[in-house]
Amino acid sequence: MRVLITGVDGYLGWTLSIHLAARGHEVAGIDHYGRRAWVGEMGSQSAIPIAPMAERLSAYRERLDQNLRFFKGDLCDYDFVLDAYRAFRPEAIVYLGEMPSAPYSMRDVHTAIYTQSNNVLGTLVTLHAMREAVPECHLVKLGTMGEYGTPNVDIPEGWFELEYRGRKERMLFPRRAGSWYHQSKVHDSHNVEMACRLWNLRSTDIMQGVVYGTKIDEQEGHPLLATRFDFDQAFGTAINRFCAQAVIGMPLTPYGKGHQKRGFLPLRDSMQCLALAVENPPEAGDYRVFNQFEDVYDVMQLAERVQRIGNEFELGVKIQPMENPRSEAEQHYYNPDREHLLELGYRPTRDMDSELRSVFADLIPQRRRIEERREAQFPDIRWDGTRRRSRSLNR
Ligand code: USQ
Repeated sequence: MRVLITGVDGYLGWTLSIHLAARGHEVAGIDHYGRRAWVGEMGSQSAIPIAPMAERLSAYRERLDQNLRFFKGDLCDYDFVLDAYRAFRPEAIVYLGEMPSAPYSMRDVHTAIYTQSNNVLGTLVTLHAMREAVPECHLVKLGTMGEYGTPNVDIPEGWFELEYRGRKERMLFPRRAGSWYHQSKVHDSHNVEMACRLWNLRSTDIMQGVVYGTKIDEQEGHPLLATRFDFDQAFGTAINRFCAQAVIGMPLTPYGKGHQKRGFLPLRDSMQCLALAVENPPEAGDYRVFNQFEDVYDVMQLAERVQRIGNEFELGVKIQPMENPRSEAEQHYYNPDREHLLELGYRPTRDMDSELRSVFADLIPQRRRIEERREAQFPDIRWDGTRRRSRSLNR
C-alpha cells in the first residue's frame, strides 16, 4: 500500500516509516523539522542522537532496500500539501504531524495559539486536500486518550448511544481535555468526523495513550535508523522521563499524589496498532475511533517500577514526588474500553519490565547527553499561566 506519514521526522513517524517499509509498504513522508526546533527551544535535545534527514534517508535506502519519498514543508500550506498528495497518491495517510506537548501548549499565549493553529489548521488542510486529490484515501489520524479527560464513568471507543427524554441517538462521547494541546485534538476529532459525514471520506481516529521505549526490532543495531528520545519537562513523557532521570541519578518526579491513571503502551505496540489500522481501512464515509493503549497504570506505580528495574543496573534510583504543575485529578476513576484493536488482532506486549531493561540499556551510554540538559528536566511551566519551579513534596 502507498502510505504517507506526516511528521515523519518525529519519535513515532520515523519509527513507523521503518516498520511499514519492513512490512512491504511504499512509504512517503512530510516534515518541517518542527520537533527538533521545539525541543531546542525548551533547552533540550534527544538523548539518543538522531541523524539529519539526508543521512536518515540514505540509511533507510540501504537497510530497507527502498526509497522513502520525502517532502519538506509545512502541513498548513494547502498548495504544498495538495501537490504532495497528487505526486504520491497515498492510499493511507498517517497524520502524526502535530505539536504533541501539553506543557509546551500551556507555556504562554504564543505557544497556545501556535499549538492550536498548527494542529487544527494542518488537519483542516489535509481534509480539503484529501477531498480534492485522493478522496478514497484512508486518514489514520493521531488523536489522544487525553481528549476524554478523566470522567467518572466508563469511556467507550469514540461513540456511544445516548438516551435522552425517551429518544436515542449514536453520538460522539463527550470530550473534556486538560490542556490546549489535548483540546487541539478534540477540535481535530470533530473536524474529521464532519468531513467523513459530509464528504464521504474515511478515517480512523486513534486515541493513543502515552508511548514509551527507545526502539523497535527493525532499528536494532542501526544508529542511523534510531528514533529520537526526549526527556525534558515538555516533550519527555512519564516513563521515558523517569528512565532518563534514573540514568543521571536524579530522583524520579511523580507529580502530586501520583495516582493519576493513564493508558500506556510501548513503542513497538504503537507501531503494531498503527499498522493494523492502516491495513484494515474502514468503508467510505466511516469515522471510527480506536482507544490505543496496552494497559492503564498509575504514575506512582510506574515510578516504582522504573526504580526497581533501574536498580538492576545499580543506579540507586530515588523517587521524589513534586508539586503538580498541572491542574488535573490526582485520584480518580478511569476505565476506558479498548476492544477494536484487539478484534483486529492486536497482541499487547504485556512485558513492561523487558521494555524498561531495553530502555536502560540504550540510555546508559547516553548519560552525558542527558546530564548536559539536566536543567531542562525540572518542571516550571504551570497550568495557571505562571512560571515557577515545582517544589519537592513529602512522600
Ligand atoms: N507526570 C508526572 N511526572 C512527570 C511527567 C508526567 O507525574 O515527570 C504525569 C502527568 O502529570 C500526567 C501523566 O504523568 O498525569 C502523563 O503525563 P505525560 O507528560 O507523560 O503525558 P501527557 O502530557 O498526557 O501527553 C503525552 C504525549 C501526548 C499524548 C498523551 C497521551 O505528550 O502527545 O497525546 O501523552 S495521554 O496522556 O493518554 O493523553
